[in-house]
Amino acid sequence: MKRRSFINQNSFGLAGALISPKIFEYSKIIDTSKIIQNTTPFVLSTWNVPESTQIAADALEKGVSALDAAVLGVAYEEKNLKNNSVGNGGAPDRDGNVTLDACVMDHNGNCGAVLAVENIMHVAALAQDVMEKTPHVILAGEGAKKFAIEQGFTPEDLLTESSKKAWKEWLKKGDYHPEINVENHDTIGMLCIDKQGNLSGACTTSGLAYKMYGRVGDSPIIGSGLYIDNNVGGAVATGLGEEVIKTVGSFLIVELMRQGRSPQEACEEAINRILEKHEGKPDFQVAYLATNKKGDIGAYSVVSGFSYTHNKNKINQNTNSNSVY
Ligand code: SD4
Repeated sequence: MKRRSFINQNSFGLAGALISPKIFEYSKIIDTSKIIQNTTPFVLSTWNVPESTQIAADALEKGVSALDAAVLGVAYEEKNLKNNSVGNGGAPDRDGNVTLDACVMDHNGNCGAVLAVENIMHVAALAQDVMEKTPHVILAGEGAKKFAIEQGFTPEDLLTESSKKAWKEWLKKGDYHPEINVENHDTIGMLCIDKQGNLSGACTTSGLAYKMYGRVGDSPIIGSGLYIDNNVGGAVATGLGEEVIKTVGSFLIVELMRQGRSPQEACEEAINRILEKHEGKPDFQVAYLATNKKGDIGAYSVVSGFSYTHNKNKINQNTNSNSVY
């Protein structure tokens, strides 16, 4: 079946109505005759994002690859104006620019990332393009935007009236403190296992609200915001990126799982690595979410408030993570 006719026939219901047709261009289907192992698809995402996980799960059910499903799933939140930490409607930096970061990683260890991109909503799809269509892993800023436009992404203003209003309010205080708490972060890190049993992931964010212009966090950094090893498992991060980068959190979790730790033990150890450097209760949030290839889940955060959504066997479930404080 030709890709276009597959897309038309299946049209992914809700997703079709809400995200740019460009995304569909990237959704290749698996030749089902080649599926040797028919694993039950599995979707795991940071935060309470039932629509995103359902879109990814529906795509996986139809035979879409784990990578394409993750990019498609996170695209819903990139378009969702209610999510002020991702894509369109994301909080701007302190100068009023919305700058987005994203990365993807597949089951073969291929990865792509875009950093500090302006005016392009679907940055996870763009990161996938960097991975698949360039000889590079990372494109940043103007170069990433230029590449996006060459690939047919439409540049648009991503600063919504409500984000602008909140930013203007923040300006009145004028004291810059990179605060990250339950209310102001919703970075979407999604891990998917497809019918072939392959694990891939995507991570997308507008980063820290009111950051300095040009600041990049952990989310697009392979090993920090996301890491996948198809033999072991995968991990994603949300929260104060500076702390995640300093401990290369997602890579650390996958390596701990390789050494025999459960996803839960690995997430707890990664949070402890951060806390070892701080006296008492820190004034920031970091949360990790991980799975191994069996589909065991681990989640842990510095302070309470982090939750994750899991979709398996057509059931979406949102669960609160345990935390240190
Ligand atoms: C960052 N980790 O840029 C991101 C922020 C985040 O929801 O998770 N926001 O540091």
